[in-house]
Amino acid sequence: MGNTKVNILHMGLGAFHKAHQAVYVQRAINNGQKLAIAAVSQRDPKEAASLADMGFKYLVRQSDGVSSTDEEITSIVATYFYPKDYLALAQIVADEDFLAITITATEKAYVYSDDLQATLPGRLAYLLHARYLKTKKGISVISCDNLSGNGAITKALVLKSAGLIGDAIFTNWIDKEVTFPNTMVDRIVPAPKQAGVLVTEPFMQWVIEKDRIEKHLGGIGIQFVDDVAGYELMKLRLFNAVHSALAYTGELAGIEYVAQVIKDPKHEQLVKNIQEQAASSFEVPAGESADAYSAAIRKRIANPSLGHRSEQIAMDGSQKLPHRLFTTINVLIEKNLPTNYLSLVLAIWVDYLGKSDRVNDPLKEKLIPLAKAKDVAGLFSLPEFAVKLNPKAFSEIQEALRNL
Ligand code: CS2
Repeated sequence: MGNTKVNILHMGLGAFHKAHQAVYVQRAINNGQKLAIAAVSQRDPKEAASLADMGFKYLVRQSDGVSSTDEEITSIVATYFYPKDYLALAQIVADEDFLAITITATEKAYVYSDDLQATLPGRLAYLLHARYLKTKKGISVISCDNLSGNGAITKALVLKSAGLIGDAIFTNWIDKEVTFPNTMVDRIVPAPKQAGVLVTEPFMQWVIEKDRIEKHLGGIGIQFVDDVAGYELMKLRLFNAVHSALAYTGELAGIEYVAQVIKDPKHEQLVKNIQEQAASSFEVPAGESADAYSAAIRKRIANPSLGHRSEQIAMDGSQKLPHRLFTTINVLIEKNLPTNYLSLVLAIWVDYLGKSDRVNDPLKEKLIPLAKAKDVAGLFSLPEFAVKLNPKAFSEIQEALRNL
């Protein structure tokens, strides 16, 4: 471990964090900032142990399909497992000089429970309470998950969870002194195939709503902007939505990698149609073009060196698709604009749910029988979805499913 005291806590130690936020923090350190991350695994204690075994050092290999460059990353200086290490983590967050908690915990982590230690928002409330008891200095809590309005969603859930502690002044302190900037993160980081080496693309982007953390993470390529919404919607609707479409198409056709799926001209055309339709659902940020962005996404997905499995992206559809497609369809229906290609993606998902023997989804017990019965209305009316799909879309999905 270096000399710098831990001042950033990351919840969700996985490949994405190691090849994204940890790389930015590394660049800030190389630029003279005194920063050090403690990264927390909440799923598997082995994740925490394996980075420790490698001496908190690993390589990020950026490959564009032709050549590659390696970057050594040492910004993570300690790893923990939650819940086992919660006392040590509380101590870290309570430190006077502590700066920020960053999060990559996937869509399904954003839920509320009466048991404070059972969910991510409850754990955040617990850690913030430890800080509040020690110092009233505010910090930043930065969600980096693919949800639009991720900061606002996190704040609402943390405030609700903090209510369980039963101290209104503490809850008010969170509301006033802890910032929850919305963010957009982007980099394709497939599950690693070799210990200690993460293969990724050269591209990486992090857009954060203006926040006090800029003092420590400014000047290294992170965009600090007034409003992240346009960036979030552009990424979720023009990138993640087509990623999901390609993943289910690949799973149904037995094509292992999405880079291979998009090479088929008929799949590439479907991607273009989805992007064109989705682009009418939001306002592109100033200085960006939906066409240029969409083309760049198609090229990035087709990067042959990534080895990004269809199976990996197909996971957790019930958690991802509301943010990637349901809201887009709802907006387009309101505007009286066509939604057929987006409905087609949902039909492909239903087809996959009914046919695949490797569905990996927290709602699979409910989804699979409805998908097998081709009960579109029943499936899309499940109350568990984070966003309610406009029922006007049901008949179009049903028809697309019939015509597949
Ligand atoms: C992918 C994302 O697995 C998935 O659902 O769509 O992880 C995607 O690779 C990233 O959001 C890219 O920034």
